[in-house]
Amino acid sequence: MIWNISKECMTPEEKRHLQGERLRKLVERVYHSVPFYRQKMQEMDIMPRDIRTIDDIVKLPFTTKQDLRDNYPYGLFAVPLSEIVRLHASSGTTGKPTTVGYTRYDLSVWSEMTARCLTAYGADRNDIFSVGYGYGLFTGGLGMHYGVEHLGATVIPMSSGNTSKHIQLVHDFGATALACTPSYALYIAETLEKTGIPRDEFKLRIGIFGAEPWTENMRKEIEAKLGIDAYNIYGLSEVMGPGVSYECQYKDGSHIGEDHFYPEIISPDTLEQLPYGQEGELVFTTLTKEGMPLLRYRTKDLCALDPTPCPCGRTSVRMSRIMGRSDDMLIIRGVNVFPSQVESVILEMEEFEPHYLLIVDRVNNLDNLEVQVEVKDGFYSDEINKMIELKKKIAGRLHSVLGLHADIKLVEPYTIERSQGKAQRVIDKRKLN
Ligand code: DLL
Repeated sequence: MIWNISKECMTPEEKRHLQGERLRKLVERVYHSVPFYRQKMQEMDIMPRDIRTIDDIVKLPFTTKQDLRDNYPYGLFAVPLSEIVRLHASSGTTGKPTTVGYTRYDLSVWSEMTARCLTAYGADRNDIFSVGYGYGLFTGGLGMHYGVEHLGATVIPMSSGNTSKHIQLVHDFGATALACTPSYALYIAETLEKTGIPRDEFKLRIGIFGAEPWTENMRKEIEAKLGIDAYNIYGLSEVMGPGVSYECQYKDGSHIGEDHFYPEIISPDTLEQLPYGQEGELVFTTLTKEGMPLLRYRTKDLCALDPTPCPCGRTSVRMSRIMGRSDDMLIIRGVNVFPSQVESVILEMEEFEPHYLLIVDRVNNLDNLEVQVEVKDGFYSDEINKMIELKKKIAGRLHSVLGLHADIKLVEPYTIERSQGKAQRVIDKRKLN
């Protein structure tokens, strides 16, 4: 069992002490080994000795994705390349990729963190995990892989793609756990139904889903379709990869591995730290990382933190679900829209499949939102009136949630492209023009 009681159940005082100590050492380290941070701190007139407790973190500079790009590929590394044993990279949608480098110690922390997650989901060494996250530069596949091995359970390194083969092996090998993106889980469920193999021939019981935003309604849908208990896992390559936070059996927010990652919520506008409970941008400082430590990395992910004790016994701060990224938020006719809001509405209605696409365009100088959604087999009809009624029904619900009119395009099942990794749910044509 990788239930690290000494780190997951610290008292607030113990935690503050440990975090303060680790922050002091971290700042000392980056000041002397990363010219980028030394320069930033000098510009702000801060010396390592100014950082004494964890509260002093607010004195430190932020780091952004742009800083990573500007220092591509190795500029933010704090150790010589001879100490780096693994590189990952994110392609990003624009500009240069960003690199992350791990020392052997960093990899051991990562394995422990993912193993901690799996333990929180109720898994142990008797489980067999099918990992359907992509293996490669993406951190999902290898990150989960080593966590499973660290736990002592069995890993099937499936990667993404080849869904029929995946299902066959999950069946034949008696896999008990599936790790992939929630959108790929849906695709797997759909493909599994088509195989006609009775569900009770599968031994799956746990799902480990993350790498993209998903809603509570999506959780219910996946759990019902696959007959499993679905858990959230969160992470980002810049900070580590999967395993930065994870749900426990209470599924009421994700526990952050605070002995390694110090979380803050800031206002993306003023950059001020916000109190617990308030929603804002999540920021992480990697307290123990050797290869590429980051001070106050701005994730762009929007959520809130809850410090109250959890009945599971872990005392770590929990983060709410990510409702979106500040750069994924659509502004349509002045109204803020997150794809997750649309997802929630669609999944509450029995008439629709959980597959949708948002297309935003500018028509006659006005923003226009089209929502394409698949109608379930039994509800698709040739009778125009029925379809018009259905359109009105969903348009009305969306209007009350978004405060905005959306054009609805009802499409037949299986018309919207399925995802095997992170789903692309938005096409913003305004950006293409
Ligand atoms: O997605 C790492 C990961 C792999 C996490 C597998 C979980 C499972 P990146 O490709 O760097 O790393 O993307 C990180 O994905 O900033 C969030 O916007 C989003 N994200 C990750 N997990 C979740 C989640 C991996 N559980 C970015 N819920 C992050 C919502 C998530 N968004």
